Amino acid sequence: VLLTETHAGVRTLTMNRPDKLNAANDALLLSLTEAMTQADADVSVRVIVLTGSGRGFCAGQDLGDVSGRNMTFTEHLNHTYNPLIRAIRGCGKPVISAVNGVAAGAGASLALAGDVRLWARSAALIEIFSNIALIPDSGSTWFLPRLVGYHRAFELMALADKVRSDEALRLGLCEHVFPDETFQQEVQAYAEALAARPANALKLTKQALNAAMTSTLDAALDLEAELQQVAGDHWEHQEGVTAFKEKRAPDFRRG
Ligand code: LHQ
Repeated sequence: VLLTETHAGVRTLTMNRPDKLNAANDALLLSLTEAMTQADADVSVRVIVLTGSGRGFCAGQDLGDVSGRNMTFTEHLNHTYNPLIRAIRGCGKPVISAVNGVAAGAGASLALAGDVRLWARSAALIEIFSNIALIPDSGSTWFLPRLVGYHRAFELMALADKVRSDEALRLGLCEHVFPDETFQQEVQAYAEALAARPANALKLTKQALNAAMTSTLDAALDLEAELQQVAGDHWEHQEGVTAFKEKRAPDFRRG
């Protein structure tokens, strides 16, 4: 259900149920969470890419896999989706959502959960939950209004409109759109460029931004002052300053 590959410090996790547009079953969700935690702990990994095989990114919950289950909706979310979203947001390394195709339902939440969102031209996002009279979950109610505001989020959720890549770029649901034909190479090149950046500083940046999403300016200033000390005490900072003075590119991959 999940393919794992590592190249040049970039760990790519590929959801692999292409016949169902990578609709998520428990096995996929639990192994994704496990893989995310492992990648976070693995010193050889600097960037994590989450993508899908075939023409879909992730079509959300596998609707063939829910009937007859002996868990409530609440239990199911707390057992599978929520730990995954927490693992992505809590991961100390940048996570790239590489949205190669349609992202629907909880798949849309996964497309929004990454630190960087790269889309293929033919990708699309659908907050499709209301088609089956459910509410957006797996973090969609938190991510989407922060990106597009309450009202557009409500409309996208209520009407389950399909957001195509040009509009996604305009709305701020993704950072870059690449041609389908070269998508994988573009994602790998982007990820490798990110992998060359200072890992400790990026980890602290992610921590500070995550906290700031729900904090006051006063609290953000306090946390910045605290974490800047951690960054400043790290060898990466010395390397950056030395490289600047020596008029050379810093090497943040050593150490
Ligand atoms: C699928 C699915 C799918 C199974 C495509 N399941 N097979 C959390 C907790 C607990 C319960 C419930 O939910 C949640 C969170 C959620 O994620 S709720 C939202 C669940 N997802 C959906 O409702 C999306 C259902 N899929 C669709 O509406 C369409 O497939 C989309 C719009 C995503 C793509 O449409 P098309 O490009 O036209 O592809 P398709 O519909 O032909 O799908 C291709 C195949 O994939 C097809 O199988 P088949 O054997 O006919 O070729 C679909 O049945 C299968 N598939 N999504 N979620």
